[in-house]
Amino acid sequence: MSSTNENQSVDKNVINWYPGHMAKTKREIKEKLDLIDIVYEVIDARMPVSSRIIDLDELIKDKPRILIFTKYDLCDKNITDQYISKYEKMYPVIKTNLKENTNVTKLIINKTEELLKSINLKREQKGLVKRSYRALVVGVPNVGKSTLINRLAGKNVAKTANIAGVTKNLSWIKLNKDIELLDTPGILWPKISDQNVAYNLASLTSIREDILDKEEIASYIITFLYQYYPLILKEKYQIDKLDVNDLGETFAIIGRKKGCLMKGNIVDYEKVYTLIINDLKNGMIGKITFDR
Ligand SMILES: Nc1nc2c(ncn2[C@@H]2O[C@H](COP(=O)(O)OP(=O)(O)OP(=O)(O)O)[C@@H](O)[C@H]2O)c(=O)[nH]1
Ligand SMILES: [Mg+2]
Repeated sequence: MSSTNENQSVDKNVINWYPGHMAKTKREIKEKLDLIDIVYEVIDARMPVSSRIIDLDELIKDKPRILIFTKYDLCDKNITDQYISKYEKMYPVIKTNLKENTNVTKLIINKTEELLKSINLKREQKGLVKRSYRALVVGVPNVGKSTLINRLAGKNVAKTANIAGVTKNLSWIKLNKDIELLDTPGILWPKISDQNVAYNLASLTSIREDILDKEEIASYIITFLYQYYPLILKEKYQIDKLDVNDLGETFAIIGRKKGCLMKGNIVDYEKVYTLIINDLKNGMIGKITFDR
């Protein structure tokens, strides 16, 4: 194992992935809940289970909800669609690739208006003017909440990047005269008791990278690929067999093939781990879904 402090590895029940601002975000969401008409729960299509906030029901009570699956372009549709079919029995679901200009804006706005039209009907009956709807955008870090908001707004109003923890504060964004959005920082929960969930979140960059043990994450990714996507492993890294109990040789092969070497042609393992993590993060590994 590498030199990372063991308290910081994902398989310990230590809460390094739960920094102070997440507790604060939850508190602030609770405070603003009365203002919220609808919740857009943003989910990474590659982790249809692991990227759902475990205590969201408790947080948002019975507010109407739309599930928005981002990064659909990067997922294994065969697997993700099975989850989506289940979720569709409970909530409206919209799946999207936010990198492309699809009709997601229209779908979301139409669905929102359909779910909330009674609000303005009631106001009309009371002789009140129409008011705009207010939507809360929530999800774990790095799922694409701010990208979604930019897509809905039709311009870059929220900062985005492929690392966890970009959005730091709650902020209201006026979409049009009918809808206002509340962007929020990504939240997790204090204890991730299911190890696979923790590793999935870590592998797909929803847990801040600097607190993780890279060797552990790279090992998880390679072992996962070997189990579920052996063809991808072979095509991407020319690995078709590995010893799951000792990945040293596998990392060495990848390091030599990909040129992750130090002086004297010695494999630089840290570079190998980073390469694997970045390949996945940058969508270079292919279409995969981590939950089973
Ligand atoms: N390929 C692909 N990338 C996406 C999609 N949606 C978002 N991304 C990328 O995912 C990364 C994270 O997006 P953000 O919008 O910053 O995520 P966030 O949920 O606001 O993250 P935090 O504010 O850190 O919680 C960015 O690099 C986006 O370009 C998608 O549908 N497909
Ligand atoms: Mg954000």
